[in-house]
Amino acid sequence: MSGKLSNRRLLAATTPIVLAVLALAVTLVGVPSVQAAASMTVAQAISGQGSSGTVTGYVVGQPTATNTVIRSGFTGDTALALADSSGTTNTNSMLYVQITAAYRTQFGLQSNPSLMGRTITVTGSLEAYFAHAGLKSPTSMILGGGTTPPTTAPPSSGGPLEPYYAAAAGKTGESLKNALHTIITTGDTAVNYDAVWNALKVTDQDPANSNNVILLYSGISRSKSLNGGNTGNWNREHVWAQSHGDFGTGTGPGTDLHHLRPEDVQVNATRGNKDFDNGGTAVPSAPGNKTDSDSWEPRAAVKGDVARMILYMAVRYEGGDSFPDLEADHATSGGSGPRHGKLSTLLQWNAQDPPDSFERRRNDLIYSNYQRNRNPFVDHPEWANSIFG
Ligand SMILES: [Ca+2]
Ligand SMILES: [Ca+2]
Ligand SMILES: [Ca+2]
Repeated sequence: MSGKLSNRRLLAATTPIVLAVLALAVTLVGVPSVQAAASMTVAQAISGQGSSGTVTGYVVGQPTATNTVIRSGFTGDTALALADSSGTTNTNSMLYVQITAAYRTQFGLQSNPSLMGRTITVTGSLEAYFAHAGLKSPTSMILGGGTTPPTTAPPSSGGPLEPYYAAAAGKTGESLKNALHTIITTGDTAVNYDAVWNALKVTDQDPANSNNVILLYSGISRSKSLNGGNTGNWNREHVWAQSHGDFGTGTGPGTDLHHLRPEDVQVNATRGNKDFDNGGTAVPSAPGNKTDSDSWEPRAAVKGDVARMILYMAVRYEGGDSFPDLEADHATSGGSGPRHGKLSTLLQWNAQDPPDSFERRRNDLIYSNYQRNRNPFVDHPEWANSIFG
């Protein structure tokens, strides 16, 4: 008797908890399925002319005639061209999108040239425009792609139920690394080296001045328009030095936005291809940074950023594609091997400088607007020690 009673009491006590857990599970499962509205590729929209639908693609220019799309010096806000790759120049692979008055302020290229290379999702009538495969009379235009909302992303903190990281739940060490590799290489896309310029103007925008980007090591806020190769310009710093694996600037690790940052041309050259470690003498043009013959120590505010970028590269590139298997190691000996040091220092830096809103926003934007993949260590810095500690 008493046993039954206590069982019943136990049941009464746990039922609300069970219901709450079920409700949470339904909520978590339900949200992504609602967001997963069918979005077609540009190729599908070209072959599906005569119907209507929702298309996601990269902004590749402004159409001005049937076979002419301009990529700079935009002359109007009334049309843009979409493609399935940000590097597309062949107009046969593009969809010409009519931008009606309601959308011109946000999506016209003359007003918003930085849209080049970004993804947008458009709903409308799939019909010829400029005597070319097109989409007219849009009823919705949003920044970002397909099944993901434009500027939101999976929660940056949270438990193992996070949908994006579901396959990594409960894992540690090598099996966590393998799960994360699969997660961040499934459905990801890459930008080409030219598109990196415009992407960095978005991902590294100065929160206090939308005309500027923040330079990684020097911390300087500099005009977005000063990108280039001359003194006083900023350029595309490969935090994982290109020579460590010799992957160059073909679309792949050399264009992966998760480790590319704007930096002053001369500071970038001074860092060169050095490994990362503590120590050295101060770098006058980049306050807070130090360097010696074989290593570079970034300023305190970006030490963790640097660590998480290197560790991302080690997990993202495992040699299963045409690129080398990149790995972090404990050396600062440089060389062309696909290795980058110094792991023990990087793990310290990851702990000292946790992700802040700038780094999280950057990760969100790369995920939603460019590569459809995330840096897991920005979302879960604790995973660095689980895998590499
Ligand atoms: Ca050193
Ligand atoms: Ca930081
Ligand atoms: Ca690797």
